[in-house]
Amino acid sequence: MRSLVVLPAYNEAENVLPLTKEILKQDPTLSVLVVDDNSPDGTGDLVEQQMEREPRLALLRRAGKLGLGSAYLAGFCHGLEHGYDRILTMDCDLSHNPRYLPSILRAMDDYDLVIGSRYVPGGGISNWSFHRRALSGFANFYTRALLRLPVRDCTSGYRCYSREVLEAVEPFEVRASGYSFLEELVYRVHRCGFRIGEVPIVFEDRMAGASKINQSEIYRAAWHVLATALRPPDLPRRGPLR
Ligand SMILES: Nc1nc2c(ncn2[C@@H]2O[C@H](COP(=O)(O)OP(=O)(O)O)[C@@H](O)[C@H]2O)c(=O)[nH]1
Ligand SMILES: [Mg+2]
Repeated sequence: MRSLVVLPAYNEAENVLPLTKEILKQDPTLSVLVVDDNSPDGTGDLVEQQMEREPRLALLRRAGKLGLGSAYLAGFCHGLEHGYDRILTMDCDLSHNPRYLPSILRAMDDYDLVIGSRYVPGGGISNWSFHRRALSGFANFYTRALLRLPVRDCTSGYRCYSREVLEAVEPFEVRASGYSFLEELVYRVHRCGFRIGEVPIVFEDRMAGASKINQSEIYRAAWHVLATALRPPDLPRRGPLR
C-alpha cells in the first residue's frame, strides 16, 4: 500500500518543510506532493531544494493562485497517475497534526473515505476564535442539513480517499472550485454508496502565515452547497445509501 499526501499550499513558507518532515516520519509508505500556486513567499523554492535530499517529496507548481479545489484535483491526478493506492489531503499550515495519520490509515481498512474530524467524540478545535468556531459549526450544520449527509465534519480538509473512490466519484465533475469543493466531494462519495468513516482530530489554528479564506469565499461556498442540493449529481450507485 502506497499513500500520497497532497498539500495545497499558497504562501506557506514557514510551515511547508516542518510539516513535510513530520508527515514523512509517520510511515515509510507515505510520500508528499506539494501543490504550490507560484507563492510569492517562495514556498515552491523551499520544496524544490528539499527534494534533492528527500526522494519521497514532490512538487507541482502551477502558474498562479488557481483555488483550493483545483489544487486538490491536480494532486488527485498526480496520485492516480503515479499508482498510489490512497490519496490523503491536509492543509499546509500545521492545523492538521500528522500524528493522526497512523489512525487515519488504520481506519481505511474499514472505510473508503476517512475524515479527520473535529466533531466526533475525542475531536475538537484548540485555539480558534469564537467567530471561526461559529462559522465552521454553522457551515457543517448547513451542509449536513441541506445535503442530508451522515457526516459530522463535512468541511474538514484532512482526509484519506481510496483510489477506488476517486476513480468512481468523478471528482473532475465537481462544480465548486474553492472551499466548497470538499463538501461537494463528500456528497458525491456518499451518493455513490461508499463507506465514510471519521477519526477524531484536534484542529490547531495556524501559528504562521495567514488564512486564505475570505468573505466572498464563504458566500460562494454557501451558494454552491445550496445549488448542489437543488441539482444533485447523477452518479452510479454501488449500493443503497447508508
Ligand atoms: N495551491 C493552493 N493552495 C491554497 C489555495 N487557497 C488556499 N490554499 C491552501 O489550502 C490550505 C487551507 O487554507 P487556509 O487558508 O489555511 O484555510 P483555513 O484553514 O480555512 O483558514 C492551506 O494549506 C492553504 O495554503 C490556492 O488557491 N491554491
Ligand atoms: Mg488553515
